[in-house]
Amino acid sequence: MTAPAPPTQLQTSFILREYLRPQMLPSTWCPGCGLGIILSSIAQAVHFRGLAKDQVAMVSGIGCTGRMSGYADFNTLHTTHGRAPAFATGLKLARPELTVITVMGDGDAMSIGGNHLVHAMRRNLGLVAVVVNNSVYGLTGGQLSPTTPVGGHTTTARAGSFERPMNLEALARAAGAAFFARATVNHSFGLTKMVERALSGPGFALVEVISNCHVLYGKMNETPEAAGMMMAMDANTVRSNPTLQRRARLPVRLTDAETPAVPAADARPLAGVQTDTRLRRGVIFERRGRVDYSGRYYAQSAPPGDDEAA
Ligand SMILES: Cc1ncc(C[n+]2csc(CCOP(=O)(O)OP(=O)(O)O)c2C)c(N)n1
Ligand code: SF4
Ligand SMILES: [Mg+2]
Repeated sequence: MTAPAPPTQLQTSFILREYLRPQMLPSTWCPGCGLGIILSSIAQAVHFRGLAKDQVAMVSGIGCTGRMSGYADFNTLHTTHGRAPAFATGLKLARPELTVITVMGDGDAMSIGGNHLVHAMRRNLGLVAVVVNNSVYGLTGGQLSPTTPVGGHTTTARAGSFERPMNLEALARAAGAAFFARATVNHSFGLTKMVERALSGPGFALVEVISNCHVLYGKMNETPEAAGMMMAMDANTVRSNPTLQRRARLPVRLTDAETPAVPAADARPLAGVQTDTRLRRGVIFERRGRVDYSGRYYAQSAPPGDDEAA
């Protein structure tokens, strides 16, 4: 009997373990945590962009998310809490030929590191940032984060948060980032595509990923199992639509209507569910005009009022 033909297709396909450090596994992440999906999507995006592992540097801060740089087999830096964008900026200036990807948690990026993130976006250097928004401080035990939804219960907001969560999309627009996309761990193919898009252009590209921390956040908000929390997230996901895709190619004008206050009566505690904009999937905006020596871009002008029409 002749031997079956070698699986040539498989050899050219994506194999996750080639992007991992076996000596660092198993990971410390809880079973079912969305972080595994995110690591896999980043690796796939690098693979399908045709980048060699040595051409890529992953820079992380501190947190469950921050641990990703220990497991990924790129050039890696596990830095200090909130400072990943600053380390990444230095690395990019010293080694501009590298593709530099920062990974941060919501607390890492928007609490202690908010200042660094804003200025990295303002400089608009060619960095890719993946911000894992699980609505909570995971590593330190489930405290309130800047993205905890109104009504969400945490170990430091037992009765439910009453603060309006930060809107990373609005922050990215205001600071001057070139690209912003939002994805969820429920749609890993879409997430991979968004990271690929982020890797493909000049300027600062930010991908916010809505992820599940069922062990801490879910447990306090009626979804203690990974699958249950992901299903609840999915039920509240607004699928990307042609209008959104059209808008993505245009510069976007900010309006107050985009960041409405959330009336307490409408508050729902699951990650990202209280406003449509927080969970819309896909590219939210992309401003890939000419980039000058200082990293500033010149976007093409949009027809007046286009934003309101959409
Ligand atoms: C300077 C400093 N302050 C505080 C901490 C404690 N700390 C470690 S991780 C973390 C928050 C992690 O939350 P997030 O960034 O959302 O990441 P996650 O664990 O949810 O992925 C905090 C406050 C620290 N390590 N260093
Ligand atoms: S504590 Fe939450 S974010 Fe951290 S590994 Fe566990 S499920 Fe994931
Ligand atoms: Mg977090």
